[in-house]
Amino acid sequence: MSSFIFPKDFLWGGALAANQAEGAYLEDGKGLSLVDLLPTGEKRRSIMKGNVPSLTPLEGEFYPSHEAIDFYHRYREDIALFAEMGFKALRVSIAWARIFPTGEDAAPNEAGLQFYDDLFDELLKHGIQPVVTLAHFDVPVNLIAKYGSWRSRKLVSLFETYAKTVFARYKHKVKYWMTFNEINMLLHLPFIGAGLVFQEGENVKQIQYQAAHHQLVASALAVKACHEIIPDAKIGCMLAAGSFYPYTCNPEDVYQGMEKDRESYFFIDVQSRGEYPGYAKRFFKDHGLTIEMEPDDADILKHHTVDYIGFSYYSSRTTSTDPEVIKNMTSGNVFGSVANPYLDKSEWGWTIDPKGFRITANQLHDRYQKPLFVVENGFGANDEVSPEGEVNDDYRIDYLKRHIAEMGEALQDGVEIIGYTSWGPIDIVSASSGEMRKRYGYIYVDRDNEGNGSLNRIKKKSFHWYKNVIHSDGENLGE
Ligand code: BGP
Repeated sequence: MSSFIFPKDFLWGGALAANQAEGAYLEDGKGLSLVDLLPTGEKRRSIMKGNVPSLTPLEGEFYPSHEAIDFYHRYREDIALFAEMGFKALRVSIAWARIFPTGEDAAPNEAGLQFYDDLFDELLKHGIQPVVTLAHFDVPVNLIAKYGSWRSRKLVSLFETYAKTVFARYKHKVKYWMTFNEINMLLHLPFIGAGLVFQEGENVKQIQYQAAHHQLVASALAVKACHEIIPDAKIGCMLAAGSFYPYTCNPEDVYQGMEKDRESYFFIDVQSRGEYPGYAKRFFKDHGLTIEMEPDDADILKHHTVDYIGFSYYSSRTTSTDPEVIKNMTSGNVFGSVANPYLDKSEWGWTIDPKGFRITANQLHDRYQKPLFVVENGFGANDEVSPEGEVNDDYRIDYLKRHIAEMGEALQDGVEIIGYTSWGPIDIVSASSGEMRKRYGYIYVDRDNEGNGSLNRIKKKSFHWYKNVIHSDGENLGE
């Protein structure tokens, strides 16, 4: 499959988030982060939506982020394995509460800063570029308790201080940055996306879009600071992408597909084009929403747009206005979708659509005319270790190779893509379900949903496959 050769400087690698990998949730002075309040099990979803029973962990619940896969202590061993696969880049996030444990401390926590210094040094030692997300589902819990998180304007300056601190500290080590992971998550799972907790009877939309405005301004201020402090760095936004298909050619379905795409594009339109689009203003008017803005906000947004568009792609989505059709829904990254009768699904109901990857990349290119960076893509599956200690994850190889082939097609369509960091190159905690058994890795981690296991690492079949892909500059994807 594929004889396309990717550019020599293409950034092949993998992507992680602090809260899903590091563990050590209170070590070396770290404060509590929002994900530390997300247990496994049925309560998780409702908490992610903003029904948060308590801002301290509860007795009797299991919180998978507290230990995760112990990347905090084992990153050297893990990075050596990434280097063996030939990684050119590793996307990680900084835990805000490691640097500012309460989010508003007078001085940063030196032990936290030192951890990331060591992590970045280790990557650079192996010739791996760190690609760093400032906020990957991450707000210090103190800021949620005290200010209501991103509903408050206060977060803008606190985030700016945090961003400036890490830019200054790592300016010689990190040249690729991203502001908010999957910023459109805020509309669907507002607690995980923005630390929003709702009380009975509140106007959820009003709070969400006000919080979105604060994140958008904070993102633009981070872009500004990054350009000033590290002039040779690139800083991007990050969208949970996956275009909507209308279920039929009925114009009502087509229009709804466009509207649903715009719900997500809204964020990137502001971050990349620098202003609120007309359709958003109309939406606010139609829904009686008033967004409080400060006099300089429009200027800040206009002048500090992102350098590249980072995005995750797991699947396309489908939408319909027909009440019968929408009875048949399926789940997916961030939000559900009408089941697409032409496509298969993963065990978790996520649609598998490699061609949709090419479509989405082309649409993002057409809309923004900026380099794209694929910072997440992958296949969550429940792997089994054979009695011989092997993991034969052919299904993952199949998913990835079909997606990489379509990415090659997109490049040949003229879409500029600077890199591909597949999600979870080593098994980590699932963001949506909190499970360990939803695995994405090339490297298996011996740990189960309840936190049992040796944490030992095992190379899967896909490890050797991905190594070959990188080694051949994407030419050799296998049969
Ligand atoms: C995205 C997130 C990641 C990640 C991934 C896979 O939404 O940015 O943090 O986890 O999806 O999702 P999951 O872990 O739920 O399978």
